[in-house]
Amino acid sequence: MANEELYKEACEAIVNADRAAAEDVARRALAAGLTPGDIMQNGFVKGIQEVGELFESGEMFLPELMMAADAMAGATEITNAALEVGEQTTKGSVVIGTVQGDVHDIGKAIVIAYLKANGYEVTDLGRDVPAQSFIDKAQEVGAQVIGMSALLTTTMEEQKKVVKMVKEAGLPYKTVVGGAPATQRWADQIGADAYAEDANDGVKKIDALLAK
Ligand code: B12
Repeated sequence: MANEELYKEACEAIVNADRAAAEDVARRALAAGLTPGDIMQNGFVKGIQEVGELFESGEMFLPELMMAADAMAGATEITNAALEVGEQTTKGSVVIGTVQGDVHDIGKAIVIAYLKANGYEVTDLGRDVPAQSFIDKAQEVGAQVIGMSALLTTTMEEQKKVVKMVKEAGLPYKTVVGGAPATQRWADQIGADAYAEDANDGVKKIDALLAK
């Protein structure tokens, strides 16, 4: 089957909120030789973006949105499991979480899988994480980087809070922000060390920060 058809099927499985179909197309895409990143970016992510637009325009409601998210989670589990295990020596330690008040964690799961596949040790704080917990955990595990995901315009303020706490206490952690409402401009405004637009970019930005 042509790649384009698999992308289309993957997108449709999410829009139709069909977890079984999403898992099935994820497996078939990998078996056909597509990389996990390829089918995720060109298929599933397109689907969940379309779902977001349908929700925003009032053509889709919360229960369907939740089912689409569940289908996305199923696909993500399969593609993440197929990512190759990273280098044996660790490149660094990253503490990551979705900020307080926010339960969106699909993107974060992808970022974690990419970081691990690229040789990072990752501590996942989960979602709805209070600002202080990012700092406490980074101190506990001796992390170099704190990564924060926020998907709501209201919760992105929490990213600002964590960056401020790190700076005011003079802590050595590099801070990286991501999630749909975050931008490079936002990162500059709050004084974060980096903004990443997707998981791949996240790895590149963290590589660059630690190379400095
Ligand atoms: C799925 C989804 C949900 C699911 C989440 C399930 C889950 N377990 O995550 C559910 C149904 C629970 C949900 C709930 C809500 N949602 Co919602 N949701 C979405 C949706 C459709 C997709 C998000 C997603 O998974 N995207 C796919 C992933 C792969 O992309 P991503 O998260 O952006 O992550 C990538 C990059 O951003 C980056 N990245 C992300 N984080 C980080 C962090 C670091 C460190 C790095 C390096 C990179 C990085 O890398 C990732 C991988 O490439 C978005 C629409 C959208 N446009 O985003 C709305 C959206 C975010 N939701 C929205 C809303 C309003 C809500 C609710 C308030 C709805 C309600 N009335 O209750 C609640 C809020 C709950 C809460 N308190 O958090 C709005 C937000 C509007 C706003 N401006 O604030 C959106 C934009 C929809 C819309 N267009 O209206 N939602």
